[in-house]
Amino acid sequence: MKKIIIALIVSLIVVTMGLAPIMSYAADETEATKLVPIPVPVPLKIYPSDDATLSEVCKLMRNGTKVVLEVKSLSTNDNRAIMKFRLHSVEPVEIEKVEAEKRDVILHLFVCGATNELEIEIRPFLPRQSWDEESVSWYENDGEPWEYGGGKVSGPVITTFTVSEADIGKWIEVKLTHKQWQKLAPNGLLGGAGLVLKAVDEDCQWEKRSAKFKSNNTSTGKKPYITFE
Ligand SMILES: [Ca+2]
Ligand SMILES: [Ca+2]
Repeated sequence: MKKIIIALIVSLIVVTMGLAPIMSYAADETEATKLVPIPVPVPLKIYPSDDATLSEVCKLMRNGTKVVLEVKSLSTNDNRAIMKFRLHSVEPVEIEKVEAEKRDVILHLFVCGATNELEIEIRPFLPRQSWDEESVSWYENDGEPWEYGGGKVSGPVITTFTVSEADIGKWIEVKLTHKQWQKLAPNGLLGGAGLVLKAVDEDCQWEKRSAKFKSNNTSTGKKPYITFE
């Protein structure tokens, strides 16, 4: 009996010693969490308030509520995609908003179609009129012809990127450095006019070159968005 009691005491000591480091570690962890809370950054992920495809061949067609955006190069049948981000309307991130103006922007696009390799350029889309996705077309906005006609873009090329068939079903990221995307201000990205994605070489004569992206109207969680780094 004595032996059994001694054995029990010994095993109790061994178990307690074994657990001791774990317990104190756990206590330290709790303590550390209490004393130095780890800040959780507010993700600044902004979806386009408006986006649409402008169709050269159907100049009056309003495509802004379709689930797909298309950039295409084909003779008289080019397509351009326009998007607008209302950065200043994002309320829950007041501090990050200010910070965002000093950071690079990453445009995230989900590729849902591609025919032949297409090089795409991003430019500011700065028509004098304001526009919204429900009433915009290649030729006009809300019944008013574009001042320049044809959704024409005159701003500088911000950056270019290439989409090919290998990108179908994947997210692609296009980085606009702080310097580049500031060219869109004050009436561009920040002011809400927007940007346009168009083929570098429009009017392709021999073969269709096209890239399709999910739009802000998709319900699949694959909407385009921008983030900041
Ligand atoms: Ca849209
Ligand atoms: Ca054309």
